[in-house]
Amino acid sequence: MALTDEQKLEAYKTMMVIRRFEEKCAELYAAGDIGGFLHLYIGQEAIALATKYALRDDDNVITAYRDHGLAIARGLPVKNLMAEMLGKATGTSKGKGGSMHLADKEKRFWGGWAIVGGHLPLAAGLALADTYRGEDRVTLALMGDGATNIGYFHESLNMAAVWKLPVVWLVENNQYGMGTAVIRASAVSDIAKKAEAYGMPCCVQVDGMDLQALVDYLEEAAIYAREGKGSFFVEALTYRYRGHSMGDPERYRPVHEVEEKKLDDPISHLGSHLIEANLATTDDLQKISDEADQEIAEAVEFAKNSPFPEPGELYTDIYADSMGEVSR
Ligand SMILES: Cc1ncc(C[n+]2csc(CCOP(=O)(O)OP(=O)(O)O)c2C)c(N)n1
Ligand SMILES: [Mg+2]
Repeated sequence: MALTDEQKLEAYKTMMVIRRFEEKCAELYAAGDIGGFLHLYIGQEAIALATKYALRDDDNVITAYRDHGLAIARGLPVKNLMAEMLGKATGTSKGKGGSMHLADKEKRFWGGWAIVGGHLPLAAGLALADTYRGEDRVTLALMGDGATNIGYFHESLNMAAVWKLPVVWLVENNQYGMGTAVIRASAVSDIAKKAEAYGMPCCVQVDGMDLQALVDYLEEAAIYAREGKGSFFVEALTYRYRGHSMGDPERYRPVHEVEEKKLDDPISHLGSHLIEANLATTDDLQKISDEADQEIAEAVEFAKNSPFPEPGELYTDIYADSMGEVSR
């Protein structure tokens, strides 16, 4: 599907909101307002946006801990996301999840998981549940390159292939798992080849900085899964411009590598395209950036003015019954 002019502008705006959200989170973390771990998505924004255009709103999405950008792209309200970062009761997980556990049941955004690969069997389970119920939903499971070396990955892909589950497995290959380069950690550095072991069709090394290319491949994958043919595997080549998490001294990669990769910035790419196609002027893009700053400033104010959860909240939202209702 070729994105319409309106969608391109909308995507640019949302990518800018994600970027500004992440930059502000880095500031708030340094100031001690955000605790725990904080993994920024800067550089990977095009992937989050591609999920918006290639999937239906009622499809399932599940991911790892680098989840802020995806949550914004899936339409979770920015002010509640910021409140979650600050551990406030108005947060998307009532302030009890934090950066790595953003979730929204209504939007079928199932998180935000801290254990590498731990969410992949859950993705298979979500798809199995839909198959049982006769729903034509697709489950999109995003993961990092490092997760493809974990046992859960292989078990989940195997089950998904055996049961022809409607899952799109999407690897965000940002070249590193913490401080270890893919070529040092993975027996095959063409990660998509791992799908061959499970007889799964795949899109090999899609340009993860190119929104339109991502939409095209993800859409193909989603159609395949929705038609009941089974799972599809996509590897998107991307890069994170910041460290693995806050406080990473980044000794494992040279500064010039990061600077070179920044020339491939997905937001700049889309901005240049908008200007070349006469869809926006540089002034328009500046205005979009200012509006994003404003939206984030309002979200921070909302978050800071919100209360922390009551101590009794420690005992709620712990168990779920068989219908998925959460109770004490
Ligand atoms: C099972 C498990 N082992 C180790 C860790 C520690 N850990 C956290 S993130 C990470 C690297 C994962 O890299 P990747 O899957 O490429 O995701 P990225 O951070 O690049 O998005 C590791 C080893 C963990 N959280 N869970
Ligand atoms: Mg990685």
